[in-house]
Amino acid sequence: GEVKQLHRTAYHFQPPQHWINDPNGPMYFNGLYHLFYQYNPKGSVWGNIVWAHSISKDLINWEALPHAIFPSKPFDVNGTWSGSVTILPGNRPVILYTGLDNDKRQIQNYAVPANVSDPYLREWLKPDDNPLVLPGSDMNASQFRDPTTAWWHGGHWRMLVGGKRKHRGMAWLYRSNDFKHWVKAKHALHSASKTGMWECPDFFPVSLHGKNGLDTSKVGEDVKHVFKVSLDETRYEYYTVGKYDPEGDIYLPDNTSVDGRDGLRLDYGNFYASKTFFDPSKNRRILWGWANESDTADDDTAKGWAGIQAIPREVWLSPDGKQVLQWPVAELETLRGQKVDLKSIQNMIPGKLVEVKGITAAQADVDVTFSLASLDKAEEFDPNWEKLDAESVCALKRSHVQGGVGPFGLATLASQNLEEFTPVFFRVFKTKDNKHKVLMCSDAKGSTLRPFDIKQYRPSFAGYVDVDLAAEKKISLRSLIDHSVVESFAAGGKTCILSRVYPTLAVNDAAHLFVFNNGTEPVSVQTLSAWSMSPPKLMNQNLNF
Ligand code: DQQ
Repeated sequence: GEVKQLHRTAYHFQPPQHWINDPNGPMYFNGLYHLFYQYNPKGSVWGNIVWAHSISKDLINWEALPHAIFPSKPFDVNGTWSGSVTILPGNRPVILYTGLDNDKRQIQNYAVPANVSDPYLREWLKPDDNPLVLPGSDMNASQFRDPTTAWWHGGHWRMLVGGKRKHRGMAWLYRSNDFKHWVKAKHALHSASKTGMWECPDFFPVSLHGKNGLDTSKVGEDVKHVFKVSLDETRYEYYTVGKYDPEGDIYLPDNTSVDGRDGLRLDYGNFYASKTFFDPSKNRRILWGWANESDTADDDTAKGWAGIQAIPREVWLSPDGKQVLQWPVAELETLRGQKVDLKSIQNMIPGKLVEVKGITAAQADVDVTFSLASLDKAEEFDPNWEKLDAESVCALKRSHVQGGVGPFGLATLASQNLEEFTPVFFRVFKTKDNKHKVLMCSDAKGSTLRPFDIKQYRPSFAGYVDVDLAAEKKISLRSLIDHSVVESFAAGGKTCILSRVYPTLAVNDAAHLFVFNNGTEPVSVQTLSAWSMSPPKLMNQNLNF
């Protein structure tokens, strides 16, 4: 019914019904993109997990295919969990995935296309010589999963499997010369104390020069590597940038990035179990991530679905080499329809709101650049906040709290009189040593009039943006707004935040979009373009659901 569908997304990837989680085995193969994902064919909570399968020519319009992998063999009868694709020489794709066997041990299996000349690779076989890898007797067999795409160097394939030893997160390393016989390396590729189970590790090279993506096996002087994990205990991801030596299989994070809770995040919001792949057709690396619901399981049962995939993002190394940058794939722009431009709004004073009219504000893409004359009025950064994460600082300094430089930004999914809205905004602080800290927030606290239920999740998501605003005097923000998701990219993709929200008034045509300033320093909108977004074409949606 209509009410049920109120918060369904229009252009984010989601099947017609039921639960989804991690993106699995994304790849480009013979002209098509394949996305597999963890899916419950029987309901809108996690369980009965299969690998659902969809294909696309452009990462935007999708055709659903029959489930590729589902429990059927002794080596996966209790689960077909996350994994990756590697394309072997001779253009032969292989899936590595985690099966839960008869004893519920987590083991690593492989699957191959039943017919590699089927352009859609509809059917996948799980040969009887599975599993490929069993947990060692000294390893925790219920914490051993999510094999990565393998890479090739010096006569051996390597892959990682996530795990944990005591409370240490582990990226176990395995080697093979034939992709069949895998041997655990003496040393894990990487591990970190007090981080708990490492789910969905991802390890990939990035070029030191420019945006081009690299094949997963690329090594050399002109590349760095990115190592990402999903922390089961905190449900967030972090990554490090570092140097990988393929001879010794040693990965050393740079001293500008750290492991653990202070680590860099691909996204400071609701984004998990992410995975990249190399797209040789456009020489880019693409990142997919899962955005869980933040309402309750009862809400999900009532709506009949749960979970979306974030918009696929191109990912590359920032010119300073310290972090990655991310940007929605260019193909998303094919969905842009009606466009409005706000030309230069000068000097918005505190409390100023300007509505962006003429687009479908519940289903939009908006790109804005703010400029400021000076940072002199920036608020002091309380030294005690050094101990807090960005999210806690945002929770203390929400958008209604007037500041010096900022808060300024977008009020998305807003009801006409702002009873509900999800602000995405910046606030600039001055630290004791006269530096500036730029905080980006995506605050779900006031996003809905629904009474707060302890099982819901309405965080004031936030991250810092590594920009020299004193020199640049401007900052950009792009937000992809899609009914129950606001996915935002600051400063060209330096800091990204995805929020899930469930407005009651700000729905469909009753949703509004505003720009605002609530700081004493006047802020100008240099440029603002916003587009109504059309829904993509989805085929065969009911084939196997
Ligand atoms: N989801 C999968 C696991 C993975 C977790 C199970 C991460 O393989 O560790 O659905 O969300």
